[in-house]
Amino acid sequence: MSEVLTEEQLQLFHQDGYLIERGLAGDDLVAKMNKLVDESVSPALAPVEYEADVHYPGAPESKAAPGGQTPRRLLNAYTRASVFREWANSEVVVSRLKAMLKCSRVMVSQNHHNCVMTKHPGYSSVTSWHQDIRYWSFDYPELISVWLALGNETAENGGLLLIPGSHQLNLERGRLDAALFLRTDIKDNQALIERAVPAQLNAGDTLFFHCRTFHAAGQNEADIIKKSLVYTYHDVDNRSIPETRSAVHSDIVVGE
Ligand SMILES: O=C(O)CCC(=O)C(=O)O
Repeated sequence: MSEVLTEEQLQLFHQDGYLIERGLAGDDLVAKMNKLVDESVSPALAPVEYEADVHYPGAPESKAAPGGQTPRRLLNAYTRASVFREWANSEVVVSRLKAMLKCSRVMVSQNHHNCVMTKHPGYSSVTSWHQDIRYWSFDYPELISVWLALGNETAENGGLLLIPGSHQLNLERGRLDAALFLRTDIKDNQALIERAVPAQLNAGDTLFFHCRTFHAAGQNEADIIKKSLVYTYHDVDNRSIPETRSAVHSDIVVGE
């Protein structure tokens, strides 16, 4: 029995493939992060991934096009600032991950997520339905991403939509397109997508989601930047496969 999550919360996580914890990060920590992020977007402090780099629907064609310099992700969050490391290592996060992953030691990946997602009004793009594990390589597909909202997140400003229980699906290859997004021309996929729910978050709320949970997000139709700090974690015994994208930088044990 976990001390940090109720049995009901754990069951919900395993059933839905995600769990939202309200107000897990304190106001002071969130304020410090917001200040840092606001100072890092214009000019965008490297390393940065731009909207133009993702080539998703709605993204500027190139860095030279209008909006081409819009940052999509401030990369390397873990090494970017101590306040981001503090959160990655915090007891509130790590203890929950240990309970969800049923393990005693947890590592954070420096290769996946490890960023502040910024979604700007005007020049944001659509992220289609996908499972994060699709491009990741580990011994087994048990990783959890921790998404900390630094402001309000709704479907309107490009917040995440998730399909409850989709982490348990084993879809045939034909249900996915060339880039491993869910094909929207298939009736069964349309029915699946209709089950999606928005992750409505306020600043300090934290979404834990499984690497096999299908999720998507739209453009930011609001008028302020949406900001979220995102890390991915795994059990120390679940190793990245050498010479893959998942193993470029060392994973780091957290909370010790
Ligand atoms: O914020 C978004 O558009 C979605 C990001 C996402 O799903 C991802 O990076 O895996």
